[in-house]
Amino acid sequence: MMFSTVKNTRAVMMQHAITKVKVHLASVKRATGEMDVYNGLSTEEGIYSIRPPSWAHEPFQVIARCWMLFQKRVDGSVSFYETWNNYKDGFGDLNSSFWLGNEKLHVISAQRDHQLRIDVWFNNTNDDSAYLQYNLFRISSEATKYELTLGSYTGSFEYDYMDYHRDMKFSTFDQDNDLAGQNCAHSAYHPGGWWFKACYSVMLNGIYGDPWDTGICLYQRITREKNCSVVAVDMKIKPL
Ligand SMILES: [Ca+2]
Repeated sequence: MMFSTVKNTRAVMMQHAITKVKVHLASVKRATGEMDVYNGLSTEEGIYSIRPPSWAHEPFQVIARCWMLFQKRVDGSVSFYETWNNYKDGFGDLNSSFWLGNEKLHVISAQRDHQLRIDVWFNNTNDDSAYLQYNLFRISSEATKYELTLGSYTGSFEYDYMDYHRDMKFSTFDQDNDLAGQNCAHSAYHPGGWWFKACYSVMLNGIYGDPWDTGICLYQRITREKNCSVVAVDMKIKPL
C-alpha cells in the first residue's frame, strides 16, 4: 500500500516534469535552411540542413539555436541500446529523442574547436535543471574509437561529472572499448553507448525512465551519491 502511494506520487511528479519539457518543445520554432556550423550558429531555433566541408556524404539535419544539439532525451520512444554502427551513423528523431552520430561529431569537431554544454532536468529536485560546460569538445576518428577530448569545466554542478570520462573511447554492447573487465555497455550493466571507463560517473544514454543503474544517471564518485531521476537531457556544441 505504502509502496503503491510512493510510486503514484513519483509517476505524477514525472508526468509533470515531462509536460513541462513538452511545452518547451512545442514552442520551438521550426525552420529549414543552410547553416554554417563553423562560423556561428543561427540564433533562431530550428532544424537546419548542414554539410560540413569534409563531409563526403549527403547533407544532414541538425536542431540548433546558438548551440547544435547532438543528443536529446525527452521520452522513452527511442531506444538507445543500439549497435556501434547505429551510434556511428546516428538514430532517433530530431523532434523527440536522438543521437546525431559519432562520425558526424568527429567531422564537425575536427574541423574547428567547439565547446560542449549538457543540460539535465530532474524530477526529484523541484523540477530543477543543471548543466555541465566544457571549453573544448572533440571526438577522434573511428580508427581511435571516437575518443573523447574535453577542455576545462564550468557549470552549475559542483562536481565535474564528465571528468571521469576524459580521453575514454566510445563503447557499445557490440564493441567493448572501456577499461572494465566486463563490457560496461552490456544490457546487464549500463545499456547504451557511451565513453565508459570502469564504468561511469555520468551516463546519459541509458534506458529512459529507469530509476536504477541501467537508466540515465549521474554518479558522484567521491560521495557515492547517485541520481537516476533525469527526465530530460540534451548535449550540444558551439564553435569557439
Ligand atoms: Ca571492458
